[in-house]
Amino acid sequence: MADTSFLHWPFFEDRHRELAAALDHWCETNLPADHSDVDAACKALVAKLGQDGWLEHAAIDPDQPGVLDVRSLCLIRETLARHDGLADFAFAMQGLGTGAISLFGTAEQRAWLRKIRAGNALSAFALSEPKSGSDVAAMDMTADRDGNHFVLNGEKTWISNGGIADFYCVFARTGEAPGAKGLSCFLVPADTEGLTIAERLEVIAPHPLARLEFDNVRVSSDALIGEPGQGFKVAMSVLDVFRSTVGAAALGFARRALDETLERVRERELFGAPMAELQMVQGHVADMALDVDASALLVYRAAWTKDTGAARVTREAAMAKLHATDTAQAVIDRAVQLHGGDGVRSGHIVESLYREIRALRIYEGASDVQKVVIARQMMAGG
Ligand code: COS
Repeated sequence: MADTSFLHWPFFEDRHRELAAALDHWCETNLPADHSDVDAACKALVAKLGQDGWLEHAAIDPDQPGVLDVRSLCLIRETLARHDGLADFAFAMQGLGTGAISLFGTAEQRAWLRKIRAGNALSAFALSEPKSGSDVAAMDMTADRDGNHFVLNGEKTWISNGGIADFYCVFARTGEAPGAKGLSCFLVPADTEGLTIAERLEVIAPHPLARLEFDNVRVSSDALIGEPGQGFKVAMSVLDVFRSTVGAAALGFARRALDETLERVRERELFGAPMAELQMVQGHVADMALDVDASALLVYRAAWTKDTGAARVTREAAMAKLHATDTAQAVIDRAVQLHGGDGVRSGHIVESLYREIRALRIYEGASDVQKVVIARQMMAGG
């Protein structure tokens, strides 16, 4: 049983404690999913998460537009990740893929959120390109105005849910000004003419991922999410919300690694006694527990700060993501070490955590970028 004492921290309200307990129970019954066909697994997970009401936390209610509750998003990601990385992925993409609509969408665009929350549609966030990942402002993809339309040309890559999404929130250069001030965001349905899946991408922890090509993709100006030229700020505002949740997923993976390790060292004998009695093992366990608690404090500090009305949580979210993902990697590595051969055996939970965690230190802003973000915020006095 995972440690739940953190739920009594002052960051949470009773509704959060109830949510965490109910979801943990749901996970015990429904997870892990069968991962043999990741496309089918993700679609089934989204349908089930929608049917059972969990996706209502991933996007705002279009009928009563409010704000996303970041503590709920983080608790859900942490809990799902502790049980099944693919379930966390399926949930997370419903949020990241619609974050721009939840924050900046028109009433017409928000209508999509009904399907997203019910688990009847899948979404994706299309920002990265072959030549611009960390440097968003260097993107090449263009969206040229043609009367009441825009025509999109270029490529997007590393797009999670690419190939199974029903629509993409796509960032492109509209040229109001150079660099970051000349980008805009568009809602592009997957079946729009000229949009193709150029390549499916295989990674160490498999999930739906693709490179997309846009060849004269024509969308109406109603597809603009936010103001023209404000696309960079739209992207960064979405990331300010979802970066904390990446930290939460990492925290879920780390907590699972710690739980598996505690079980192992209590049961496994070494040199005539349980491993848990060896001080060198105790040193590992102490470091793992410390990393887990420090990450939880940073993740829920960022979430609470946003939920209680801060206009920007750029520094808090970057710290949460950086610390939680980097230390989860270290926690899981220790778990592998203490599991010996089992730790690297295909199919063992600790082996899968070792693969699952790695990408979180890269996507939604690599660890190195988070350091740049934190340092800039500190130097700007924020
Ligand atoms: N919220 C709102 N506005 C923001 C913002 C945020 N979090 N971050 C920056 N901005 C604003 C800035 O205030 C600035 O506007 P003003 O000139 O009006 O003040 C503008 O956006 C440009 O910001 P900046 O000069 O910092 O942009 P840079 O091009 O230097 O980029 C980094 C900064 C590297 C931090 C950014 O490109 C980044 O986060 N990269 C990682 C991207 C990423 O996460 N990719 C993964 C894709 S999703 S899997």
